[in-house]
Amino acid sequence: MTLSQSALSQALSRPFKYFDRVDSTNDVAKAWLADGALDGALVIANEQTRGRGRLGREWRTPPDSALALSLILKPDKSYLPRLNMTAALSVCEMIMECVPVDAGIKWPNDVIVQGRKVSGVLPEAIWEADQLAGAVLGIGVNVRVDFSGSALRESAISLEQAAGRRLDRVVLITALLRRFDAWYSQIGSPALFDAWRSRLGTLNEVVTFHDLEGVATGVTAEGALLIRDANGRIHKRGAGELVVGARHEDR
Ligand code: BT5
Repeated sequence: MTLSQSALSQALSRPFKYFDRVDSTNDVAKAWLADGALDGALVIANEQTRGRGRLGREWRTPPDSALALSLILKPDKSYLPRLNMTAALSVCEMIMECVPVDAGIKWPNDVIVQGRKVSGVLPEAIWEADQLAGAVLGIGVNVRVDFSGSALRESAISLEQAAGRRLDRVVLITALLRRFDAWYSQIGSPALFDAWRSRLGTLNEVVTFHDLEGVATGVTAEGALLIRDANGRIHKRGAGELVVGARHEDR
């Protein structure tokens, strides 16, 4: 089924806005939140002209080839650190159900298939003074994005490349939302943490996190990473830039 307003109207049972092209679904979702969107409302686009990654980076979403969506959520603020977890786990499960191939998570938010990034998550909290107005959870998944000839050709992958066949984006979105809703309804549960942790490929690897290099030894219930340095000291780190592997080539 082609991704369209009418196909989504049939498939989805939540408030949503579909766009053929937007700058960033996260930005549209933020505006809708300010305009009174309900918990669980969804923004979907067929193309993003200024899709955003973390830390001001770019996220590629060419037309007709990806899932680009943003969920508007109103969780308790204590659960904000778990939004990443919920999204990345739901994407993994959707891939294992629909493609089906194995999928894992590179801490904190990358979904990896065959060693390459197939999906990224961008959670953003919106505050009014010290009150949480809501959160926007952006999810991008490559379905048939062509990375040949691009700088991302070694590091990125599309689901159709892994599947070796055509996939239906409406089916993928429906499965992703079903998984997401099930996990979101138990966002504080140990079960969510355990399922997320079991998909995490980063544990026991040598990692570099800004100036810290060590072995990733574990994760906390909030999703922070524990890194053991060369002196055996354990450091706790929240979401940030993680490089898997040692910084120096001679180590
Ligand atoms: C992310 O950032 O992985 C978060 C991506 C979130 C995208 C969704 S799409 C819907 C919603 N609306 C938005 O505007 N954003 C969200 P980060 O970990 O910073 O990764 C960004 C880096 O991944 C870039 O610097 C590239 O190296 C690489 N990259 C860019 N586009 C990619 C793609 N389509 N597939 C794989 N890697 C990509």
